[in-house]
Amino acid sequence: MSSILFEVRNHVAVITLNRPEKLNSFNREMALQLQRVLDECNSKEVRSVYITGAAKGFCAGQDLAEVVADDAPGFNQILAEHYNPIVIRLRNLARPVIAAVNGVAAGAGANLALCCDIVVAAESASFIQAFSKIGLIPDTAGTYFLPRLVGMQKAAALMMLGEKVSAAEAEKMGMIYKVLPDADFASASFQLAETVARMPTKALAYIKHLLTESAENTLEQQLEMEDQYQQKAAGTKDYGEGVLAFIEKRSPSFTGE
Ligand code: LHQ
Repeated sequence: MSSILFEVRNHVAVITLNRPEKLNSFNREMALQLQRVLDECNSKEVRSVYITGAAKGFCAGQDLAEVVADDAPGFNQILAEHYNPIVIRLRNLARPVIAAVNGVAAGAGANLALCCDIVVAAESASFIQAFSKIGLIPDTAGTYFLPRLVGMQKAAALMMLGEKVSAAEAEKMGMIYKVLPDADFASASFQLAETVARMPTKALAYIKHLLTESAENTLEQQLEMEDQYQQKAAGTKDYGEGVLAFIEKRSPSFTGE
């Protein structure tokens, strides 16, 4: 059985982390496969990406059995070849990426979710910056995204204490977008991915890029970028359709062009 399941459904690329007996923790094979399928998400057919975990967990981070094995990859190799290329692919992908956190997300698994554009979690899901509990530091861009999401105080405490945070607490502190009921989590979270897949894909990609850049830009630089990207958005077919549909008092039919 493949450690990553991949299919495109209704223009949504569905990626399932699939090592359920190890809470979908990452080994080298799974990390490299995830990179391969993220590359496939650049296709025109794909208009949103949906990442979830098989069975009860989302992802328990690094498979710790792999790091203590005789032929264990070195730490530098794990970051440089496994996690960092995944983060870069997720951030550079010109598509909205939805993380549907169906269960526990720990270590690199938690930070993988936080790299995504919209994070929803089942009410029974939880987030753990588990690294400090084994004497490590948070990687997979956790030290970049978490303080930007929840502020320095919360980030420091969560990372130093390694405490479990419920989905409800994560929503309250702004770590994630929304908690959804357990009962129909898979269908409700997938509907969200379908909704964004029907939106003007290029405008959404520009929004993602602008938000990424805003982390480092001055106000003046950001205003300049908004000017530039608003012109790009106005040049898309979807903008034409959006305005026409409004004038004609009908629902727009966006194509992603
Ligand atoms: C696991 C794992 C796991 C293997 C559950 N590995 N089997 C980067 C640089 C280089 C090296 C190191 O790592 C990194 C990045 C990182 O991600 S470091 C952080 C690594 N992750 C963790 O420290 C989390 C470890 N897991 C846990 O603390 C718990 O499993 C959590 C809190 C996630 C879930 O607890 P439970 O719901 O009670 O489940 P469980 O512990 O019973 O796990 C179920 C099974 O999954 C169990 O196997 P078993 O054969 O006993 O049923 C676990 O051994 C296995 N599993 N996480 N990371």
